[in-house]
Amino acid sequence: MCVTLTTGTNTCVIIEPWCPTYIGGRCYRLSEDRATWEEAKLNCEANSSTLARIDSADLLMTLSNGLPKDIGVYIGGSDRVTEGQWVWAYGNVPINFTGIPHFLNIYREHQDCLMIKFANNTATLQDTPCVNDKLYICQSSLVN
Ligand SMILES: [Ca+2]
Repeated sequence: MCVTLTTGTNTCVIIEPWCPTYIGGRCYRLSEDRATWEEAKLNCEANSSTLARIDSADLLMTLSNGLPKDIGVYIGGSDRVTEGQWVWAYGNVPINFTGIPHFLNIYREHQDCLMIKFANNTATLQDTPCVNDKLYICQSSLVN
């Protein structure tokens, strides 16, 4: 069921149940279900949204306040096509990790999807296997 929320002059087209966080002209939603990265992407798209692009430290920090601690949450980045070349899930845009806390570990070949992990009061972007069932964050654009 589609519903619409309005804050000021911005309108967010959302799908119930949606607990929107309005940041930088977008709405973000933490999933209630767990899914593989590919399933998560499809689930977001089935709800008029996309797997989230978290491309600044500020956005990472703000969103992390609403995340469960110590577990990874999928977002829309991967290096599935070419190992070590991280791109956002839409438009094949290279990910610029500069200034964004991140940790891409040594098991590179087996960890091709991006997650947020919030632990020890710090949020980082980390690589993780794509096949594990995890919570995920969808985003949708605000419509004026
Ligand atoms: Ca990798």
